[in-house]
Amino acid sequence: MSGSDRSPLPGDEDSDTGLDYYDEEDEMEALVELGFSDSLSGEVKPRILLMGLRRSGKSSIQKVVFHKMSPNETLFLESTNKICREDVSSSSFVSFQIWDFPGQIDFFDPSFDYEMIFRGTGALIFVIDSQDDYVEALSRLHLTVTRAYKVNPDISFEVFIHKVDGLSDDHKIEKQRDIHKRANDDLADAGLEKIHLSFYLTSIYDHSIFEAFSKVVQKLIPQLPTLENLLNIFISNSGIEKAFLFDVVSKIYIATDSSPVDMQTYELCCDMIDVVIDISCIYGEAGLPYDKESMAIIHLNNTTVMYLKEVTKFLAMVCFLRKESFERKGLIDYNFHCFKRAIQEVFDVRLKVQQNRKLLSQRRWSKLTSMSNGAASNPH
Ligand SMILES: Nc1nc2c(ncn2[C@@H]2O[C@H](COP(=O)(O)OP(=O)(O)O)[C@@H](O)[C@H]2O)c(=O)[nH]1
Ligand SMILES: [Mg+2]
Repeated sequence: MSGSDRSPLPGDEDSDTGLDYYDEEDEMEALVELGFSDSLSGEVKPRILLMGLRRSGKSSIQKVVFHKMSPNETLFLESTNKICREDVSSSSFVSFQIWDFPGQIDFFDPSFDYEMIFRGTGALIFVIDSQDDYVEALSRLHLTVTRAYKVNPDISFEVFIHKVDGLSDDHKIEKQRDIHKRANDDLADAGLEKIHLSFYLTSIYDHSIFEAFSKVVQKLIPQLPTLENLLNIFISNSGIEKAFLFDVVSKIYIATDSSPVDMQTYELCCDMIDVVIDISCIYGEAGLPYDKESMAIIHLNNTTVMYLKEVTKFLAMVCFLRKESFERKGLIDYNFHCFKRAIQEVFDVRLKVQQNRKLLSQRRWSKLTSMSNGAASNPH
């Protein structure tokens, strides 16, 4: 879409970030994408909606996670006036759209076609400002979730209890318990216990927002069990303790082996990716800071080794292993080579499935439009 055929947008502050806006053309595109089947669109490019009251932190989350904005800069973000849509297609696995909503969306406004929006939605993130009074936010959450569930019961509902940086640990747990209880009580009162809400404590000032987003995105990856399985096989045959598959740009981990994740390990991985990209940008040859040759080894002072290697153009594997195990680097590299090939196969299958689906929905769409054209020209 060129800039000229877009209607003028008041406060168009995001026009330079590649963000796109919801308009009629998008709606048309979305309908084609929908192909009149919810499951199809859910598979092809799931939508993640960011909703919540004004100033709860939705735009900040999007900017920090996907645009590398530093948290302090979000203080100067202007408020969002319309739905901002952004495509995140950094890898075939992490391919989705994020829709950032202005706080004051009115479900009773007839021009807001929420049915169309919810139909193609994979996850709805509702952001609650934990530093503010959250009574209004909770009633808004209830309204949003019940509306969305009616249209599409397959949406995963994610509640970000946000801005927890200002709270003590005890306070955080207490807030989470209270919000959890009240939100579920409201649903139970409406006879909707079957709606499942997941809760996360988040802040843009630490890694919690990246971790929460990782979990949201993972639920939208149908191949997740396959990826986990491949990682399990890889680590058990290579003497590795923990391995993550990272989307390098967003630092979202799209999969890990089945052992539990602790926050510190995740933070170390994020720091390692930052170091590799920064060094490469500053001292590397001109061109892309991340390519086929990208790899790094860091020896920590507790006999642990961190090993990063390129998997695809956008994905990196980050592993933790003991110093002794790293002596068999040849074996690790060979196993990694096999792992990479297996990942490529998963990608290829997914690509084929997606192409077939697209073709199918395009055929249905053209059939339907030709039928409706025929009906218009022949009223009998
Ligand atoms: N302390 C704190 N402030 C935050 C956090 N996230 C966002 N904010 C601030 O909240 C304010 C509103 O953010 P904004 O993204 O515009 O909210 P939106 O209206 O929901 O899009 C901004 O001043 C942000 O700096 C957070 O995790 N912690
Ligand atoms: Mg906003």
